[in-house]
Amino acid sequence: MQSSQIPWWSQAVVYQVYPRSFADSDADGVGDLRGILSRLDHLSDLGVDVVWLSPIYVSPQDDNGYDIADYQAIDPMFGTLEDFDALVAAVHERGMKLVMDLVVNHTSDEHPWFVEAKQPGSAKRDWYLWRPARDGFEPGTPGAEPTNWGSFFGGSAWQYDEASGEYYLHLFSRKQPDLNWENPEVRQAVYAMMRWWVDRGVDGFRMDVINLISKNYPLTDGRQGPGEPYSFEIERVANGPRLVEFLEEMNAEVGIDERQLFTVGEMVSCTADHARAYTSRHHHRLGMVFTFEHVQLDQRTGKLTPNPVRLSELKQNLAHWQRALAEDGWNSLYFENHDQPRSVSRFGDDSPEHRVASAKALATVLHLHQGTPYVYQGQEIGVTNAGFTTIEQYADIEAHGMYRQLLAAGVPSEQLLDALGRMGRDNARTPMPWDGSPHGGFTTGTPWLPLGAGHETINVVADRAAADSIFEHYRKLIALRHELEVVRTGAFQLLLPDDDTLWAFTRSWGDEVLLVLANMSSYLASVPVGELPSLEDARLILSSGSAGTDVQTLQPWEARVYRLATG
Ligand code: TEU
Repeated sequence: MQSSQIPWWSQAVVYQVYPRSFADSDADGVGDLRGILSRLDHLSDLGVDVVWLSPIYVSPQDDNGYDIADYQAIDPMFGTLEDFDALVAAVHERGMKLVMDLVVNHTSDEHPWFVEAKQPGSAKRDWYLWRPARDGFEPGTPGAEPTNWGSFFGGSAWQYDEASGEYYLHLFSRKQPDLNWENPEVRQAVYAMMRWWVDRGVDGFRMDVINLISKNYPLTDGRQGPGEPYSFEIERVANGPRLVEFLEEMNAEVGIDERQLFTVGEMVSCTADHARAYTSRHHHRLGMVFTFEHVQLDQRTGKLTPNPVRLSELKQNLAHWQRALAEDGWNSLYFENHDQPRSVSRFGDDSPEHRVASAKALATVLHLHQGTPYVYQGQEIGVTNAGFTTIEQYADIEAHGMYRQLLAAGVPSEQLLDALGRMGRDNARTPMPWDGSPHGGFTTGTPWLPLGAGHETINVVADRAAADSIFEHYRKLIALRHELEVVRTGAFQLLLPDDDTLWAFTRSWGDEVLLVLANMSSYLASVPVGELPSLEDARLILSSGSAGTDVQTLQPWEARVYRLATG
């Protein structure tokens, strides 16, 4: 690939802001747009190119804004459209782009479209998915749901509406009814809304669960495991037969490729082959997708029954995606977002002794892969999991829904709380710790969610002042990507694929070869000299700074990037 053919966003690093928890300017305990504006220097110092905002639209906040009641207005909790315009201008002034979250698989049940659709016979009835009760069942009674599907947040995916005697589909909460994308009016309304934001200066969209918009019709029962209260056969609702058509239509109608807009489609149940088809350079669909494969390796039997993962599985999964999209398509690279636990706690070692080094090691390996890296707020200073121990500390609808469902199924509460402590979404949603003050400089009011454990010492001021700053390491990684073509487009090759301690790979572009070598353990490791390319005359261009005196020994979580002597 020549760099002239490469779209701007494939050379970019994205920073995700979760507005609720980033910075609060008006002391109501919830982050807001003016708060983000006041912290933009943090992002330009880091050197990121794109800022992605999780939803800031008018919403009853049943799912923290992923339930939208007005797509074209800012929730007063976050500010006003004027604040938004000021933010876009300030982001652009700093040479960065702004990407919005697009949540169009479902709306809020308080969206005027749904309020109207609830009237049987209304013009918008068909904008959502209504179905009668199962044959032979009394509507509204147990088992009468049209299909046996479970919702992502626990319970049935169908809600009975007494007034009309029918059920509507909600793959997420009952306050998030699924839109009927088969209806062309729905699609046109969504595209018009997207154009309105683009005209306002928005540079692209992160598309929430976008591969659920085309479902497999007719909607029928899915496989249900023994003892499972519902079916979770996601293939019935993901990657449906019209998905590509809808993505292409959206691309054309909104002018996505024509206007060089940034797009990333979040996709549950998406393989690398799907991703290649959706992001192929030969079509006009999406820029890249977010896969779930690597973040589901530790939840094979469910999110709240997590299993250990070997390093070899994790790195082989990423390598598989690197290979699959090497010739066509494009990868996104992420370890964290607002739905995932903190990576330093999950894949690193968040003990005081190893937190800093393991955060840097994880950053190094991720940012040296091919694709577009994402930094989730707080990741750049090694924020750890929240450390919550009671169900009352959680605010997340998913945490409460899953907890209720599994408790009812007989799973002991201690086990569920332990699993939530490791996997729960609120781990990533604790307010950003800016400094060591009581509420971390996030708010002068009462924060909507408690700050995470350790914020007195793990915060932006402390990290940036430290000699071994994680922020500084991220800054260098981002600068390296901007500087070196080999980091952006170089071919990827995984070395030592079965090694469960070392993560090693090369990136090659023309004569230039980089070797990335990281000890992903809390113990000393030796460099397996004979199994790696020669380090003779190799130049160390970046390291996590934890090196000892013996180059053949890797310190715990030490990461190095070498430029190899070739030719
Ligand atoms: O997430 C999609 C999604 O499938 C995850 O929330 C998933 O339910 C969870 O991580 C698995 O345990 C998107 C948003 O990122 C999320 O915040 C929303 O709750 C969800 O869609 C609904 O809009």
